[in-house]
Amino acid sequence: MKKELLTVACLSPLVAGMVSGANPAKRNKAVNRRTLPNVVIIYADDLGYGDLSCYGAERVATPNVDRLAAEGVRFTNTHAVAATSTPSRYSLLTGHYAWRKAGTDVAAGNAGMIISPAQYTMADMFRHEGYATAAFGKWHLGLGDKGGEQDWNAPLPSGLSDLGFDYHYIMAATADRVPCVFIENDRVANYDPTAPISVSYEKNFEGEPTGRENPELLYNLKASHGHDMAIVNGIGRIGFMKGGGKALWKDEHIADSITHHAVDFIKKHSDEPFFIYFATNDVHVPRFPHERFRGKSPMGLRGDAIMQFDWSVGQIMKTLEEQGIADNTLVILSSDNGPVVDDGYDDKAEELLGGHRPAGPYRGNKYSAYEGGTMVPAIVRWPKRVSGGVESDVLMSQIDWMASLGELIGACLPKGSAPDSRSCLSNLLGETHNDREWVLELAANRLLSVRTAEWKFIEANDGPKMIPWGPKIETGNSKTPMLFDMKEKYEREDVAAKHPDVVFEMQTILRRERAKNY
Ligand code: NG6
Ligand code: CA
Repeated sequence: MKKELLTVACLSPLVAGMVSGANPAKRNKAVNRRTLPNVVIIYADDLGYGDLSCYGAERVATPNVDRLAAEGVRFTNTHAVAATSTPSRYSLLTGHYAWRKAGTDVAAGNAGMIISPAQYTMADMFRHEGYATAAFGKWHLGLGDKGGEQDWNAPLPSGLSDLGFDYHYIMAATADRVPCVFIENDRVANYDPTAPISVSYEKNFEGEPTGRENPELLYNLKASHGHDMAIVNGIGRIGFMKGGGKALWKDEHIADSITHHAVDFIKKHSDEPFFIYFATNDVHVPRFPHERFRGKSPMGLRGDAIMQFDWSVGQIMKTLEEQGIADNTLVILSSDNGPVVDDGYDDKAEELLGGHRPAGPYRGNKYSAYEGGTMVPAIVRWPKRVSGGVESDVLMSQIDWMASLGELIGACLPKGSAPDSRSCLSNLLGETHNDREWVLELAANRLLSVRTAEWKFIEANDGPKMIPWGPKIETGNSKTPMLFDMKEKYEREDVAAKHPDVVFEMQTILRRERAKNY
């Protein structure tokens, strides 16, 4: 796919003494192979700030993640761009705020590509610097050129290979959305010609049972709200689907499957720089971890899914070590949005919390404009350059990771690409502590909030106080703008009336950002 390279903005590499020459275009690829770090982004789904033992969780053990934190930098004030998946991922991979673009809300499994092939993505950036690039796991950013019209029985006419990924093994959307099959390099993996695949988000296919009409077939998990359309593996989903046969995933094998594919990729590419976007299905619903994790936490399936996530992290790290490349691999671990307890399946997550606080000390969860919506764990490990055991409360947003990683590898970005991303590389490496002037947070209802080191501002909105469709989560909606002093982590007292000057300042930030037209 053609990407127009207009004027090129070259970011100077900050890998001091590690890259040859100032001009990345002329850099000797052979030198790169030995010196540039591999970059692995481990992106959990719906994992909350309080869900890891290194962030204070006591009812679940995450030794592999804890080790990453002990050997790297553990951030305590990092925000996903949005409180749901699609806009967060869109922003992370493009450096462009999702709220600037229509059609970036939680995507259906048959959505067309949300990132346009003409956009310059994080994967393009790595590929152009000589990296092998790959994506694994949850995609949720649309596939194919037209929404709703994909032919899942043939190669998709456009997909991740048009967005800079050399290889991909992904789920089209979420585990609770059809199609319930993996896509490997634009084709359904393990395609079963005896069971052609049809997908619709509008109507069911004749003769196919649904969760609503045939609840007796939900032998693995029952829904608590929604999730009553297609039934796959004894679990109700969003959307209708027919066929799939042997290609249909078994939820209990998803973590194994994507982890093994990532491990294979690392082994095949250990002698050249690679970029991996490893986006786990854990701990999104339906939570249905492998039997070997069942009952390992006292919190039921949600806790067990956290332990399965930790296992995946351990497998990636073990492979890097076995290949002798762990020291020069920059691993970033984070989550796409805050946590949710009951997100539509009767998995007893609520009943078994036992005092566990998925969002840690923060108010609100996934979907919410309160901090719990976007406040996420973030850990960076890169032994060759980053000192271990560092804790940083620098204010950071994932929107800046594209420019930061670009600076790291001395990438040239086409003019106009990643327009909202600003490099904060030295913060990311734990070397400096320069709070971002402000961070924008996007809630599920498209409400924007502004966070500074000191304040949190939530714009006015007349929507309901609670998420209306099932999860017991406060939205942060208020008919008047709200301001909170972030010395107190939990947004308890609205002090907007006491600080009209600060409110005005925050509104000005939003007005100016919204006026930008790119
Ligand atoms: C909601 C789903 C929820 C989850 C969410 C997206 C229902 C009732 N709820 O619509 O289960 O899939 O969308 O989550 O269908 S996200 O993390 O991918 O944004
Ligand atoms: Ca998510």
